[in-house]
Amino acid sequence: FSPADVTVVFVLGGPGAGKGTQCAKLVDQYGFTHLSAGDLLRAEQERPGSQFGDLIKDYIKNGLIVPMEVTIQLLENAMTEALQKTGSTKGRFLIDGFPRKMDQAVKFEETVCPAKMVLFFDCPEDVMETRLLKRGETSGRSDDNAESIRKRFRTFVETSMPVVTHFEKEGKVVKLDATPTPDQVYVKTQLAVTDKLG
Ligand code: UP5
Ligand code: MG
Repeated sequence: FSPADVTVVFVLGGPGAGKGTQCAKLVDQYGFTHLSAGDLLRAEQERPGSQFGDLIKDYIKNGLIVPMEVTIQLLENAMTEALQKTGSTKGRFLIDGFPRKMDQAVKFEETVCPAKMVLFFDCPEDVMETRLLKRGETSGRSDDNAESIRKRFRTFVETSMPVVTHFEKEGKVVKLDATPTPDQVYVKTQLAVTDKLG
């Protein structure tokens, strides 16, 4: 596909900030295709015959960023597949939980497509921790436990926040308070997206 034909929105925020929850609402209203990098990695980990299964498992449990080649390839494939399904060359994508390291940000924008805007869901760690521990009671996610959550927070602060700062300098970031209820957060999300993309 050609970058000129696709609209990409990066959706960033700490672990448990509510990225996936807000993306689901945006899909219903704006017809985006929602691609969560974490979901794609978890699916690849489960795929029989994947050469990256063990590696992904290890990185996710430790809250570390899987080498970018793997994630970018999964995203690019998913974008191509989604476009093929619609039979159109044009599409709008929410890329959720990516890029979360500077090398990924640079490489994706160079080789796949630059982002039109970045939604950044800002949430204090204590709120995110409560949400993730609660979800961990039923999610079955290997990283929804106190120890993995601590590691994810650390990676977010040290590795992923510099990406947000980078896009802020480019004027692409809309920062949203992620602490109110999902519906309240969505009101602001909606305004931001309509304002930037129409
Ligand atoms: N919830 C949501 N919004 C709420 C609200 N406003 N009020 C109250 N509760 C709210 O929400 C989390 C929980 O909170 C849910 O129970 C929800 O109901 C509730 P969710 O919408 O799932 O939040 P989200 O930000 O999507 O949290 P998630 O856990 O998915 O964030 P992570 O960024 O940690 O997870 P992700 O799947 O993106 O990545 C997992 C791992 O994959 C990473 O740690 C990393 O190891 C790896 N990864 C890479 O290596 N490279 C990548 O590029 C991406 C991921
Ligand atoms: Mg998520």
